[in-house]
Amino acid sequence: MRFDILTLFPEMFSSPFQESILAKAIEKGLIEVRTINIRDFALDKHQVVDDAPYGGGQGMVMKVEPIARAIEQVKMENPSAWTVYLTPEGKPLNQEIIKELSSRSHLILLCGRYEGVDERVRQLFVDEEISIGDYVLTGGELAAMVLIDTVSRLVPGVLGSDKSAEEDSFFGSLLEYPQYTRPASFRNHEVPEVLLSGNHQAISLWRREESLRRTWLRRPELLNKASLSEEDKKILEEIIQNKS
Ligand code: 4HQ
Repeated sequence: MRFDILTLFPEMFSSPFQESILAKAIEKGLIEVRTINIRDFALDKHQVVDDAPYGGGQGMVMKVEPIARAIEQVKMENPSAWTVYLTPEGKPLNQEIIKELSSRSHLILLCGRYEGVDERVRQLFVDEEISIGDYVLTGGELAAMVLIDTVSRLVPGVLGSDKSAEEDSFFGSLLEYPQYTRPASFRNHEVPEVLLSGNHQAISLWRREESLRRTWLRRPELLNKASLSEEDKKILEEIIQNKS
């Protein structure tokens, strides 16, 4: 899978993909991440990429021509590349959207700065607008990194086993159960006994119950779209009655 990042600050992307899982995925050729400096596509001699907004007001707006030329260059190599603009006005990113994006072979990620891009960029060149949350970043770069990270881990072979990604396919529906590792006792706080029992059926049941409990306590709205078995529903009723 290929990512082309259009940005005014390509250096921001030098470290995040040089560590751990994503670095290995790049090494293996499973994903390819390129940055394109929008400024290189400005036509004037001072390489101006922004201008004051028509109608007045504060801040600057990113000009349409350099962005248009940058996107057109990528599209020349691959007309089917899919262009995403990161913006708080976009669809809220969630695991379902991430899954859909991971089925594409080539994403162009447009990172805005200042007050954002000229509206005609969105009309003419953007296929999809995505928000990583209801807060304001200084630019779309961190949002693009979140998108690349979350999409890449769904690309076959990127996660060690394939299993880790499948296990949190629960995600979007239920929160994860608590995890423990050695030591079994730390400052009088013990690991739950069932996890040391070797009884795999009991462990699975305990984990399912803890997932349901956490979801009910912290993110009850997730239970609406979760697919719950009859046993899940019984466990949940008990949790709700005991309110813990
Ligand atoms: N910005 N999700 C403003 C975001 C953002 C978000 C990116 C700041 C676009 C113009 N992007 N620029 N939240 O806050 O994606």
